[in-house]
This record gives sequence, structure tokens and C-alpha cells, in this order.
Amino acid sequence: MPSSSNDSKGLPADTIAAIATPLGEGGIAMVRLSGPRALAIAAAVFQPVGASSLSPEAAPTHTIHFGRITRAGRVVDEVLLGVMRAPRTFTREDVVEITCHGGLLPAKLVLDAVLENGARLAAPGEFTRRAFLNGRIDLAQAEAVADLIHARTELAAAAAREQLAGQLSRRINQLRDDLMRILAHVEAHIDFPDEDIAPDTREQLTGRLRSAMSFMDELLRTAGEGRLLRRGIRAAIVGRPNVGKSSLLNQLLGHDRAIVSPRPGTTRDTIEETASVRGIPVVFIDTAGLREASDEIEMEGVRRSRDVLAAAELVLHVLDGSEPLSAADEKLWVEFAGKKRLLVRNKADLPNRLELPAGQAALSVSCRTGAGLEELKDAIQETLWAGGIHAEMLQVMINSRHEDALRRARTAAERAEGALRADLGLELAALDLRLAANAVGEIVGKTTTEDLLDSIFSQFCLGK
Ligand SMILES: Nc1nc2c(ncn2[C@@H]2O[C@H](COP(=O)(O)OP(=O)(O)OP(=O)(O)O)[C@@H](O)[C@H]2O)c(=O)[nH]1
Ligand SMILES: [Mg+2]
Repeated sequence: MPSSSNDSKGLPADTIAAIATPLGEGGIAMVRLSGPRALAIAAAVFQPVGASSLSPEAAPTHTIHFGRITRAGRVVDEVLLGVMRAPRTFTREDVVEITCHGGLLPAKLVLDAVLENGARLAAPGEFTRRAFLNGRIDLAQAEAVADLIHARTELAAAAAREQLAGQLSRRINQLRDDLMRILAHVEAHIDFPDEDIAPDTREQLTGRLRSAMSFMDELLRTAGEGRLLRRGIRAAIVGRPNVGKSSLLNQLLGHDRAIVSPRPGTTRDTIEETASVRGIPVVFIDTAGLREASDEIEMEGVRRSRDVLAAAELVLHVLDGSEPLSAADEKLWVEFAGKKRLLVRNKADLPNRLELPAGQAALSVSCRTGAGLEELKDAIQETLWAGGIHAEMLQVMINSRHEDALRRARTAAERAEGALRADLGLELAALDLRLAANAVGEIVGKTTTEDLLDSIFSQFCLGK
């Protein structure tokens, strides 16, 4: 984090500013200010216009005012200025939002004006970081803000919203409380060494610890889906030349992205684009038809296809249903034996001449008529995420940081249980219980380090 001053309680004391809208041309842009001097700095650059507009310092909270931003006596832009006074704001500090004309220049000039009057340029994610430091949201909720911004499908956005609303945090806090209560119980016995833990108390404590562990397991099981929704998955479309790989890509995307032609070897480069398959973000990759290349360019295309294939998590192997199975098809089938894959029999609108080896099933589609495409999407979803996707599943979807913390908590809890059960020293059990509770606390930010906060908030965009 850049140089920032803190007050006696370690909370930020300076006022930060940034352009909160994407850089580029648009209808409007917004410059956001947050901190103890936000209203004073805004007052220094803003001239209210019209009877109902007020100076930021005089304005009641949650009101909007029309006026001009001036810089060295010259008007920079006509703006709407929103005043939100602490603590009912995103950061719990005084916040001013200045909405100016879109385009790079107006926003930059407004930003310069506030920077010249005492604001500091915000680091990426610094507004959200303040919301966390000032206790408005916890760390899991702060991460959900970034998830929501980066979400590529409605389903991913819905999961982020649940996390932002505190669905995960509530469960994590409950888990941590449970561990702390068990710890308090064990520590009470350490403090009074004469009173031995009665066997049934011991039994009761290990039972409570076991149910905490099985709750950890439940949360850990959501990691796969969490990864799927956040990162999406890469699916390569492969097959020998001319079977309809590019046609399939276009159908799955819903628009003509790749060139389709009857000439084998049409696609020479790899083409990729993201689509939502039943809410799961899938990056579909069209590849050059894998064959012995006839020229240098095609050879490079085939080489790239093989690289892409190595990184893909799912393979859609396309066959031409209007032709018999060829040696080239079989070779490809063997080549991708280690991958999650689906066989797609294309050109179902033509008479079928394809015989699949016994025991192998393919999904029939026609990229010409669109037949079978919905069934293919269902099959893709089923392969990635077995079973239907229900609303309540979206409530908890841990990310890799949560997964790592939970695994450490799980290991420590298991050791504590072993120590309790085997009548080993209670100090040992207490030590591990504390480790477990701390690891769980990391998820919501009850225990954090500057490094951890830096790594989380640096992933945010500027102005968030
Ligand atoms: N009848 C019929 N023709 C199809 C279908 N899908 C694709 N084709 C035709 O098959 C030919 C090849 O299609 P492409 O999508 O370019 O095939 P490709 O696998 O990408 O080919 P390469 O890039 O050369 O490897 C084109 O003439 C398409 O119009 C289908 O479902 N039915
Ligand atoms: Mg192609």
C-alpha cells in the first residue's frame, strides 16, 4: 500500500480519491473521494449552481448537488456532486462522488483538482480495504466485491452476492465460535489442574470437535464449484479437419466468431471466447484441425492446438456423422484418454455413416440446424458440475484462500481431537484448538497480516 497516514487507532486518517468508472469514452464518469477531509476538499473545488445546490460542507447527507468544478479559476466541468456523510457510507468515512462528463479528460481533470487540494490517489481496492478496516464488511465480503466485479455469468454474480450479503461469513463466525468455546472449556481445566476432565466431558468435547470438523468438510466440498464459478473452465474443441469444430464454436457462442468453410484446414490459429453454459463460465477454444500439416503456417496452428489442449480441462471431440470413423479420429480418441471429454457427432442433418466402437456414446448435434445443442450444453454442465445447480448451493462457495485456511484448521482440529482422546496434555489440545480457530478467523479477517490484505486488495481495480 502506498504511503498512508493512520490515526492513533491505526485507522486511515488521509483522504483518498480515484476515478471509479472504467477509463475510456462513456456517457458519464465518476470520481470518488473518501476520508475525513472529503467534504472540505470537495468544497474547495466545487461551486454550487442554482438555488437548491449547496456547498458540500453545508449539504445534508445523501444529497446530490449540481455545480461546477474549477481549477486555478477555470471551469473544468459541470458535475453532479453526491454527499454521503459517515458512517452510513461504503467506507464508513465521509464520501463524495463527483459525476462528470464521460471520456478520459473530464474525469482526469476533476481528479487532478481534488489531488491538488489535499486528496491522495487511492491504491487499487483501497476504498474496499477501508470498508474492511472500518468494520463495515469482513474480509470474505470484501473478496465478494471483487468476485462480483469479475463475475462473467449470472450464476457467478449470484454466488458473489450471497457472499457479500454475509452467507459465508455467518457460517465461518459460527464455526469459529464453536472452536473458541471448546478451547475455553479445555483451558478452564488447564487452569485448575486438580480437577481432571471427567471421561464423559472429554467425550462430549471430542464430539463437539468432530461436528466442527464435519462442518469444515462440508465447506471444503464447495471449493470445486467455487473455482468453477470464479475462474471458469477451458474447453477445447478438437477433431480432424472439416468435421465442424468452428461451426460448433459459433453455435455455442451464439454468434459467428470463427470462419467456417468446406475447405479442410480453414482454422489455422486457436480462437477462444467465453460463453455461459447454464451459468458456468466456459472459455471455448476452437483449434486447428489436428492432422499432418501441409504447410508451415498450418504446422504452427497444429502445434498451438496441442499446447491449448494440454491446458484444457474439458475436451469436446467432434466427429463427422456423415462419414465413417477414420484412423485419424481413433488416434485423437486415444490421445485425449486422460481428459474429461465429450464425443460430439456433428452433421446429424445428413445421413449417418458413423459407427462408434461398442460402449462409446456420442451426443448428436447439427451445427447447421442447431439440433442437439441444448442437450450438449446440459451434458457439458453435467460433466463439470454433477447434479442440478440450486439456489441454496450458491450461498456458500469458498475460494482457494478459504480452502487453504480451512484445510489448516481441519488438520489442527484433528490433532486436538487426537490429543483429547489419547489423554495427552491438555496444553497440546489447547494449542491446536487455538491454531484451528485462528485459521478459521483468517477467512473473515479476524486474524490478518498486511501482506495478506495487500495480496487481496491489489487484485481490485482502481477506484473500488
Ligand atoms: N450438413 C452439415 N454441414 C456442416 C455442419 N457443421 C459444419 N458443416 C459444414 O462442414 C464444413 C466444415 O465446417 P467447419 O466448421 O469449418 O469445420 P472445422 O472442423 O472447423 O474445419 P477446420 O477448421 O478446417 O479444421 C463447412 O462447409 C460447414 O458448413 C452440420 O451440422 N451439417
Ligand atoms: Mg475450423
